[in-house]
Amino acid sequence: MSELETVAPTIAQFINVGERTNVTGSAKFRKLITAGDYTAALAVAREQVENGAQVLDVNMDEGLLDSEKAMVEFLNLIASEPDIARVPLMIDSSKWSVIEAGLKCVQGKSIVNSISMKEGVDAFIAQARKVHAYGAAVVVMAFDEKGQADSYERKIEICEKAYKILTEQVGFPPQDIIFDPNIFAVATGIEEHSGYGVAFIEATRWIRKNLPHAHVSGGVSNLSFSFRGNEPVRAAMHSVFLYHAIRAGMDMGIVNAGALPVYDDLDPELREICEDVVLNRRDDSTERLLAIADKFRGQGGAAKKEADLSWRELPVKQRLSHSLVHGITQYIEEDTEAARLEVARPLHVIEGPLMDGMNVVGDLFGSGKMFLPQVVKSARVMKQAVAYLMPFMEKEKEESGQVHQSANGKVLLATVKGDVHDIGKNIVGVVLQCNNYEVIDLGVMVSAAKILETAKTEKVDIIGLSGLITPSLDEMCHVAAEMEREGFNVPLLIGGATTSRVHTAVKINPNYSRGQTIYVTDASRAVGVASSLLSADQRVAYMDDVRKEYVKIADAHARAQQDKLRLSLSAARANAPKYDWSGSYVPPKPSFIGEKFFADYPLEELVPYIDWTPFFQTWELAGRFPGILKDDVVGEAARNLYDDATAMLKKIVEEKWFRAAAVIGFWPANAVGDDIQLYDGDDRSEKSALLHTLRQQLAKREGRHNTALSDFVAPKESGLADYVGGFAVTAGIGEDEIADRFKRANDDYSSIMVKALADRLAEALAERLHERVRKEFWGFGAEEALSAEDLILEKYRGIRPAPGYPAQPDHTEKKTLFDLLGSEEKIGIKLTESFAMWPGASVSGFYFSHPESHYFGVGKIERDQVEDYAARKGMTIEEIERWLAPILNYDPRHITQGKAA
Ligand code: B12
Repeated sequence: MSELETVAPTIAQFINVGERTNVTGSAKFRKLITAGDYTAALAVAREQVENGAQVLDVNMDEGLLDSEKAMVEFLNLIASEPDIARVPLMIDSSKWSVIEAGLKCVQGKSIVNSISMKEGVDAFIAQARKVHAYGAAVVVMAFDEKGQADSYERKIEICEKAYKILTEQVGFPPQDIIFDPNIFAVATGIEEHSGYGVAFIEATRWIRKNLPHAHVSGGVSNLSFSFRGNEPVRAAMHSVFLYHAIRAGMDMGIVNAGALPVYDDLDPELREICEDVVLNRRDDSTERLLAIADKFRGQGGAAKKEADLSWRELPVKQRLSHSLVHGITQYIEEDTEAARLEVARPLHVIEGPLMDGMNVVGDLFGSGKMFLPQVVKSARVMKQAVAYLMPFMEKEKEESGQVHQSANGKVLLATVKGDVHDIGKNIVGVVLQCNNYEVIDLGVMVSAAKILETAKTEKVDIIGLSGLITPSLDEMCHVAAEMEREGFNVPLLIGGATTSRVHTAVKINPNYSRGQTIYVTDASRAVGVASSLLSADQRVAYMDDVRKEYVKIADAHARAQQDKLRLSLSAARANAPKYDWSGSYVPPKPSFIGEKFFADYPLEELVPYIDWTPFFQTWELAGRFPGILKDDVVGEAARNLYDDATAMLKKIVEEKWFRAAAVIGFWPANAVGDDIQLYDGDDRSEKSALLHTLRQQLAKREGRHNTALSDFVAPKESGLADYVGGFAVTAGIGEDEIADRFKRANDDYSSIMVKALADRLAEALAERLHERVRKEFWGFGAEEALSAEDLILEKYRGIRPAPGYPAQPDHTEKKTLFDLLGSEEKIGIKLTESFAMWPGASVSGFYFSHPESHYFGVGKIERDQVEDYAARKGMTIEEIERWLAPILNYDPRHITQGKAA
């Protein structure tokens, strides 16, 4: 948790805990768990993550449940879903046995919720020791034998005592302590309650100042309990409370972020009265809030803003600041020129009004009042202003021979060899530039040698690596080892969709002991990390904290591995799902065998198939589409972004900015064990290719099976004629040229936008073709009539798993697929050495038609399966271990060492 403490918390860094996976707090979740519907319960967890939860609180404390078993089953399910497993889990229970059962099965850092001195100091110490042994962080309630702390004095007294015990007697790392000093209801009509808000806020301030590195959390909804039924007033109270509590140091909490209005947007009257209540500023504040509360019932609580051009009358400095904050490029050259005429040197415009304006943007972003798309738009304004000044500066340089260096530091960014994705990296680059870092972006597919050579010649302060697919993780380990070998000591930042803190701590960090490797979750955090690393005061302490934390994570990971034995491969096979292959089910026959190409797929046909939710995620706006457009917090930013996106999409389609192409194929197939044999013709005499699938080895509950994709295909011995399909699609032919054109025009916003839209179109093409396959080309879904939303919810028969996705984590299977489809020769999609596809906006996968076929996660596998799989694929165990490194349930290094010993 060390990332938290280096920066003064702001809303952007505030960690939001999702609490819908708590049976005591959510009736819906309780019903699902008691009914044993874990698939739907998992969907609740996924929705939380999609809606922006950064930690998931899981609680199974329900009298009718075997809570331990439920906790283990649910956490294991989460572990096999990479989308969900990437957020830390908060194991919440009043029973230690449940917490311990949970701790045994989580990977990476978790948080125990909670312990306290309610039953005395000895019990507290005993529990803390156990939590510490698992390497978890802990929530400590301000609660002792006398009861829950309500006053400022009691809160700080208990927290201080707990802190001393934890750090001095138990040896608990202070950065892993999260205090919950109790948020109680205010405005209840009872006088003693009026000070509860201030008591929490001031206790928070005291804790952050006096108990180094500890965090502060709380459940915010308690505060407004007396206004139940009036959501706008409750939300306004929460917004005001958080505004002050976060500034005092609260850096974590259970908040319904989707329903939180921005402090500045609140109706001024409501804001002031809520502030009186929360800060206990007037004796009559509760009455005043009651008096106006009804006026806001059913409204958003926000004041209306009119757009006008009166800002054009302001002095030039403020006009520049306005343009930057609002992302307006229209007047930027005119205003930059006006500013230039007012100062002695063109550089002074940058260092003066432009940087001042960007600092305003940085502050607003940091405090949660601006969102990523708006910041990227501001960067576009800044870049265009700088570009305008460039010729003047060049001229001055020629005349005077001066060179100027004013950046906060130099950061080299690269997507590693074999990987083609750069949206995330580009966003990080823009955000760093906005904060006055000089960024050297080497692009995609960059070899370790090139990264290190450039780092040396450019004397960079930080190297940042990005990657989207799992093979890139291995390449990152390689870059780190090369940095060690070549004597580097600059910090190494790691980011991108498949990277994680655990992988960084366990696999990358040990390769680079001369410098420090640091995992960074997203662009917003990159600036805080970079500034801590380059700050003379903070650098040493920060790196020390990260180093200690990574040692703990690595230890916890090693311990967790020992506890998680899976089924043997033969036991897993014995528990495979048994479908009826006796002949009553007849596998459907596709309308053709072989491949079919679509060289130029009409883009307009794809637009209705776009799933917009991931598009907003790309821009760090959490929430489901279309609800996100009406969201109280991010709604306005989301609407503006959506308007820009649909306007660009219209042009992409009308002006054919890039080309979409696809190939699909169907082949006779039968399962042979966990493999799928494909044949050349329907007489099945000539074998053409062998597909390999992996089987789940997690121990399952009674009635649940250990699935492999081959289970969905009729086994050879059944004598049934079954088929498997495959596809490769791209919507990105020409995308890079257009994105580069925008970049050269200093328009990163449009450059990122065009790539994000190409990705959406690629997914839409995969979705559209799958529909046509079901209805037309394979035909088993001819009667299907589903809306676009139902398609996104996958309410159809059959699946299209992609190599790399949880049901088939082996990217190397793409080679067989591509050979079968002729993707490279026919439609120009190439595979890199890490099996990424080029162009980036591409998707490939297999089609299965069986009515019971479904998506699942293979999860972690044991060495027996790796040996078997290597033999089936004709590869060495080491090769397979390298490609499947993220899903191994053991550490191959230990096995090799064990053998050697
Ligand atoms: C959208 C998406 C796509 C898009 C492309 C995404 C893109 N251009 O980046 C499309 C539809 C094309 C796609 C295709 C594929 N995808 Co995909 N995709 C996703 C998805 C849903 C979101 C990724 C995304 O765009 N996030 C938004 C961006 C902005 O985030 P980001 O890249 O992570 O970057 C942020 C941070 O990570 C950080 N960061 C990033 N880099 C750096 C660097 C530094 C130095 C720092 C400090 C920070 C930092 O800051 C960024 C901004 O906040 C993820 C699932 C998920 N929820 O992550 C799967 C996912 C990444 N895809 C996956 C896979 C497997 C694939 C395919 C291989 C599937 C296939 N067989 O077709 C292909 C590969 C495409 C190819 N060309 O090779 C897997 C990867 C896991 C794995 N086993 O390898 C994932 C995790 C899905 C899953 N659950 O399994 N995908």
